[in-house]
Amino acid sequence: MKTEVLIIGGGPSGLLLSQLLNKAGVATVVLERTTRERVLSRIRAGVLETGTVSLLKDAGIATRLEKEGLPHDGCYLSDDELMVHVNFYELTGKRVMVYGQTEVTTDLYSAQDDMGTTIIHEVEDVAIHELDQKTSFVEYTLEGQRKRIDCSYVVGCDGFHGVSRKTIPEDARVEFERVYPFGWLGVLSRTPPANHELIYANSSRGFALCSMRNENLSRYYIQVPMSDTVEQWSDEQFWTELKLRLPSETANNMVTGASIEKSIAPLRSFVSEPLRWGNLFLVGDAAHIVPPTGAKGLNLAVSDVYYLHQALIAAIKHDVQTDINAYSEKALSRIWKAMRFSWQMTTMLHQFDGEDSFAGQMRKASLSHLARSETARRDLAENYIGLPF
Ligand code: RFL
Ligand code: PHB
Repeated sequence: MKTEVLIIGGGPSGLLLSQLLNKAGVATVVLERTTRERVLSRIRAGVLETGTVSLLKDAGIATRLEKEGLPHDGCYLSDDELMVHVNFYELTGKRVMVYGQTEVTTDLYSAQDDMGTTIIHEVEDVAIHELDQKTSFVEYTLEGQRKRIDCSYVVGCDGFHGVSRKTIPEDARVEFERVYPFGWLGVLSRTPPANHELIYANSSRGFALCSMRNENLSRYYIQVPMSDTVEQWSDEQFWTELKLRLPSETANNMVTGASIEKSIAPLRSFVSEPLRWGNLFLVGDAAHIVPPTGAKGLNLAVSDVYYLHQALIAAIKHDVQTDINAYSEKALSRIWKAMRFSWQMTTMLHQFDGEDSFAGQMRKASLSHLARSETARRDLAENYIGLPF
């Protein structure tokens, strides 16, 4: 088999890139390790930046998003009883959209079906070859048989644990990493959200987040030690701990119910440079991870796709190499800024094991500064709604 662009990974990055390339008449094949059902069962991000929404519209997959997505003008940050409102719309003229990653991926799969693109599921042992030649090839195993696809470009959209990044020789890449000493315990429940906008809460008991998917589906998180397991947290224990971390008015009015999903995610900041090695390009979690505190993971993957789809179209359709040569540098410049914002939000809102008493005072001072300074709120808003592509 032969194609122009071979995409490894059928998550949001891989599918969106495939969608945009096929729309422009560039042929792709997507190789995905698991089933479609499994990809769609992962509950992850919930907030889309303005630029992400625009690109999804350009890709022709925003009909349901425009109908069912919840536009949010702002969010709250709390510190025990203090509630600080950051009004994105007043401060920047822009809003974010609350619409789950699962829904984005569902819409992408259905658009890909309509276009009749090739997505091969349950592939094993993907191996990438001859990245320094004019034509590269990718091998994989499907139902016990080894297969081969020749291509001009390979794009690694296979997430943090994928094979693409590791194909780049160790001495040709530099990794930057910070692993945080805690995780997020997340619960999804069929209950009305605790608040009309998201609440990011700092408290003497640690971080909590109140988010949502729709008017009767809520998503909550609390900071927990990475040594905790999901089994250790009954629903009742979760609700009790969550309420203790929220301002009392919110906690008292909150509707709780049975959890329909419960999981613990680790928090890490990670960047691997460069994003290009010969004919291979890295996109999304394959190249970088942010802690979810700034809601940047999925949005960063989308901005990588934005830069790369234009660059690949220029190279393939018009034989112009300038943009693919600039991809790594251009994408990394935006990635590092989102890294900084996610790290700053994480530091401002989480308790670190063994920290000194000074650290807690710094968090309190940051939040009280936000409460009184419009400049500080504008800076947060500008980053939260998303830096321009
Ligand atoms: P994904 O979504 O990880 O998709 C990668 C796809 O590649 C497949 N794959 C392979 N396919 C073929 N061969 C291989 N060798 C392969 N190895 C892997 C995988 O099966 C998968 O389908 O990466 P992508 O597309 O770059 O998208 C990035 C986003 O998913 C990610 O940034 C966010 O979900 C991050 N993230 C969150 N971001 C937020 O903004 N808010 C959140 O609340 C939030 N929660 C999360 C998260 C990421 C998590 N991870 C990675 C474990 C919670 C979790 C648990
Ligand atoms: C979510 O709704 O899952 C969510 C929202 C905002 C974040 C992280 C996760 O910063």
